[in-house]
Amino acid sequence: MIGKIALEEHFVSEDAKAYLPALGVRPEVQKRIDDGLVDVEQYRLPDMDAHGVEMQLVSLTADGVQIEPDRDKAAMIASRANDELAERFVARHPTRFAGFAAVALQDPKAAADELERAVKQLGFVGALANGFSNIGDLDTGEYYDLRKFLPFWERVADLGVPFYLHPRGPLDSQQMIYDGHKELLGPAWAFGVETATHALRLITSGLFDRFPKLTIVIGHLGEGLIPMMWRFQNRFDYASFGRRLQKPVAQYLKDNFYITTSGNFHTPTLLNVIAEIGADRVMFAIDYPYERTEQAVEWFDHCAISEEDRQKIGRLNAQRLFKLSPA
Ligand code: GRE
Ligand code: ZN
Repeated sequence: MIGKIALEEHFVSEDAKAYLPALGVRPEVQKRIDDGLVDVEQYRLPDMDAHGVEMQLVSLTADGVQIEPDRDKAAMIASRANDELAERFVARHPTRFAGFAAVALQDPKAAADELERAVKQLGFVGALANGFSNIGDLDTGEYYDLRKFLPFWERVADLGVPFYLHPRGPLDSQQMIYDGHKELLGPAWAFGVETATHALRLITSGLFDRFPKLTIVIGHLGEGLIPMMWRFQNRFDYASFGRRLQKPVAQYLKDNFYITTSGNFHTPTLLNVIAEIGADRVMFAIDYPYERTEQAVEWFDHCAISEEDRQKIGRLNAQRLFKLSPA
């Protein structure tokens, strides 16, 4: 289909090159990723043109500002990354790119202020964080269900913009389950475990009872959450611990979450996600440059869903959610 809008597409700012995780991929793949993260006009736009991608919603790649333990440095790198994204992508090609703000949640109030600046002054359409933020040192992190983050969430809700919860890997000191199995770290597996659990922490903290209009976006066809929802609810109902929520857990996924196809181009999983949360809450994403646009598009353009759902997932849902004007 033409006119696709892709939701989880990355760049790296000058400062954030220091925060790229080692991927252990083949050299030719690493080169494609390194070039793709920096470039706009040479590879990215022609690649979009060749595959019917009208717009990318662009974000600072992992680990980004999240891994910087110094809160003031993290805040500075976030605002510089946002300025760079605004200048190099959005200002030069306003019909092709929109920005997600990098937010240094090491300081929730400063992150809220930066998000507001990015939305109101730079025209950005939401926030994206690469998982938990380090606090103070490389061995300490905080997830965003903690009470100290409520002022940030309040601002997100007031601004009415979505928050993309993107993966990162676990702290070096908390990887026992991966000992001797580097192949399970990173995007292959550990990213999804981190992100799915983080999303559940947000739900069971009662965040969405407090802010019912808050919208979270997660990628990779739901990070493995969707097939486990029935079991989670069943055992959650038996448990003597945990806060009582106003709704079943899966209902928050339907009311407060959108799920994208980034890096998970598999039709049975897509059909499962559509069956559980509905085609109105699924959106197309590639995960450029980590994934190949060609592969994502060959799959998406021909996968066995209705043409109506393809239009919704490929374009219309994103257009509505992010208030993108039709080109
Ligand atoms: C991704 O978004 O898929 C990704 C990163 C960082 C490293 C590897 C990776 O953001 O796949
Ligand atoms: Zn990604």
